[in-house]
Amino acid sequence: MKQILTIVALICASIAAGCQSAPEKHYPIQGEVISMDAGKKLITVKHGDIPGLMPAMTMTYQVAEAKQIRGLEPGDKITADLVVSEDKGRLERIVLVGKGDGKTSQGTTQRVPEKGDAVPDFALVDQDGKIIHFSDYHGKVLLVTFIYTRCPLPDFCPRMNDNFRAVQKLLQEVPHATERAEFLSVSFDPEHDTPTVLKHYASLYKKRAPGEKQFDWQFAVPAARDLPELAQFFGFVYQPEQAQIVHSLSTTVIAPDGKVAKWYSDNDWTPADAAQAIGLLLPQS
Ligand SMILES: [Cu+2]
Repeated sequence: MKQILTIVALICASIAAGCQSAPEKHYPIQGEVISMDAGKKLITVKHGDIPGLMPAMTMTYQVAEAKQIRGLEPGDKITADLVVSEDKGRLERIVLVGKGDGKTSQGTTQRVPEKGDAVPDFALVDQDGKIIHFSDYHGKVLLVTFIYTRCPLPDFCPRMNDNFRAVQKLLQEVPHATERAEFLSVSFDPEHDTPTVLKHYASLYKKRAPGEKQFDWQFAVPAARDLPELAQFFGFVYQPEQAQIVHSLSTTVIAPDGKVAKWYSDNDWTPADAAQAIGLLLPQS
């Protein structure tokens, strides 16, 4: 009986969610294939501005079926529909419009942060226009992720911000968390994300429920010239020809000694994972 009730509750919840969700929006894009991963049903595309949605960007998109990207090669020119729903972005109707020469800028080789790597002392400017350094966080546990405020894809940057909020909620009652755990969201769009822009953006995500404890959560941006080195340390692919980084996701737990404790490459880490990793690095008494 309990099981039936649960199933009914789930169906009701999904119907309700269906009714409330905003309709999907379709945006035509033109771009160049950078790489594909048929197994994971992913394609990385360098595309131009998408009016009304996002600036020129190189990023990895999900497709519904591997056959949509079969036969494509790096360098191929394509058109496609970027479909943005309430919680996801994906590519549909991918059409090959020009065969490439098989060569394309793959960017510099990706390194990924490994446990124990010392984080270089990169400088950033925070939402108040103040210069901060990674070394300022020594002695604290730092959760750092990368975002850009113009990101319109709900399962990318907005999800990272929502996850940060959720981690903070999970750490509310953990001893020493509020004074020893800090949060940092770094923009990789120095051209657009000035301190003023970051301050407004931060205010959207930092709203607290009454009685909720406050965590130190900075939004900051590196100087454009420092972005390639910073981004590559944290596992992003940088394309020097376009002076662009490939928009992937990178979230790192940095221990009080300034070394990488845990790295999450994607958007499928849960707030519970990160809260647990942070908790292990906090003083135990
Ligand atoms: Cu994003």
